[in-house]
Amino acid sequence: MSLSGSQTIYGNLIDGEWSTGGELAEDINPSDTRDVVGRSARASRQDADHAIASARQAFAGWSHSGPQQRHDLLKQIGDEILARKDEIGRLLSREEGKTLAEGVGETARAGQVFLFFAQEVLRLAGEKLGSVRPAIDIEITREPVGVIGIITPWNFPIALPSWKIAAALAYGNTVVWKPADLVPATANALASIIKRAGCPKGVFNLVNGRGSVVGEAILANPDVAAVTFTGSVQTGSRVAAACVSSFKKMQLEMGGKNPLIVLDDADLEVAVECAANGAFFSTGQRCTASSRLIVTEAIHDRFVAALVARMRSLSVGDALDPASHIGPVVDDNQLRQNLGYVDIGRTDGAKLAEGGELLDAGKPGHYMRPALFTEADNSMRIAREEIFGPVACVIRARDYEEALAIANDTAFGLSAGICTTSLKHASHFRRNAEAGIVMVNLPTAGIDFHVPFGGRKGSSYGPREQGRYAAEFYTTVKTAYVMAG
Ligand code: UN1
Repeated sequence: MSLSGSQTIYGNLIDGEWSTGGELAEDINPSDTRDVVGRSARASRQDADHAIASARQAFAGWSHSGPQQRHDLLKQIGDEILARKDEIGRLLSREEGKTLAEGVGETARAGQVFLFFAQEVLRLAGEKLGSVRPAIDIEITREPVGVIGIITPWNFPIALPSWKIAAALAYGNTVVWKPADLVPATANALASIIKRAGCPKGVFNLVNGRGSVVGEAILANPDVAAVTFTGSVQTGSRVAAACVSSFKKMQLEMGGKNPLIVLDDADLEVAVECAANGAFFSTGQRCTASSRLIVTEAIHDRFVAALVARMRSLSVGDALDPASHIGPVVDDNQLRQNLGYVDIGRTDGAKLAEGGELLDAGKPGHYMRPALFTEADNSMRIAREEIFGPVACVIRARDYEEALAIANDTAFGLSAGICTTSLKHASHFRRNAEAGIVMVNLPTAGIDFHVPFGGRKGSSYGPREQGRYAAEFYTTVKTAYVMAG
């Protein structure tokens, strides 16, 4: 590990040019806070408006580019990401704190997303219908929307931006991307690849900086036609209000409080693996994380004992150490928030069965032991609010019906899982879980890149992301009537 990366400045890519002016923010490795990964140049409001103007100007050309050009660009980006997945994955893990396996895996997923949308470019089709009036043909086609503002979180620094950027470019839109402040090195790596692949100037812009400056500029600028956002519910509702007042199209992916039901007839080993993976891997920093483990009576004690044993076998440590199963928390704010929820859980009467304390990993980093509460009630704050850390609670249920009612009793609706060997209960759950994603005998987190992703209730707003369904957000429909002859 180099302790001298602090010389690197991650700039902004605006109108095809890199610039490194402005206030510099330190990019710190959460596994070892002595390690400064680099510095990012925070853009000003003027920089953001310049990027939007450039994207607006580039739209005319890009929206009329042919499928071959778009395919070739996306294919080249995907190929380079995949070829460099180990190197980029390592950088991602160093700056974000997910384990090396998770960082490399996420990078590979980003490459696959670009290759998927490279193919989708070639498949965009319309419809031709007859009119109810004679001698008129109707053609229904999808056209690009315009400049897309892309605002992304720190927890998936490359896969998540990729599934927005690749889709935007595939369908002929131009992009202004504001990544999270905590992950500028990964953003820089992705933007460099996009530029090197020959993306025309202005078609893709990277603007680092604060939400209150760059985010606000994107929301306020009338030349931004649509905004896709992933982040907190609180920021999401600000984004929504701004988009409504200026009639921007929007797509919001926000929090989760995802239930994993474990029924008496579950395979115990499968259930424990689903719970450990869903609740604690990626340090619990996934909107798809399982944070409510809803367990029926006869398996409850065996499940808790086996899960606690599994938690004790997990090694929490430096993200770059191949022996680590779980990396650090992303930063000190998030760590304090997680520990705050551990206190809240205790105060509200849940029993802390395992973990939940700071961990000394022998170096200055944001380490905590994953926490498991038992005897929790679904009305407690730890069962209602998204924590976004390695903190889960077990809630007892009498039977499947009560478990389902508890699972659906939440303001969120992203992912919902069940562990059971009963076809009847699995099928009933698939139909009745109030969530965008249902997992049967699988962790609530960990999704494929080629199928729709999104939720219900407070988790999501607007059309789905990913797969063919992405066209709904990134295109607008035109109905053309043509008089024949
Ligand atoms: C996953 O579970 O594989 O921010 C992806 C998040 C989600 C992505 C989850 N938007 O955690």
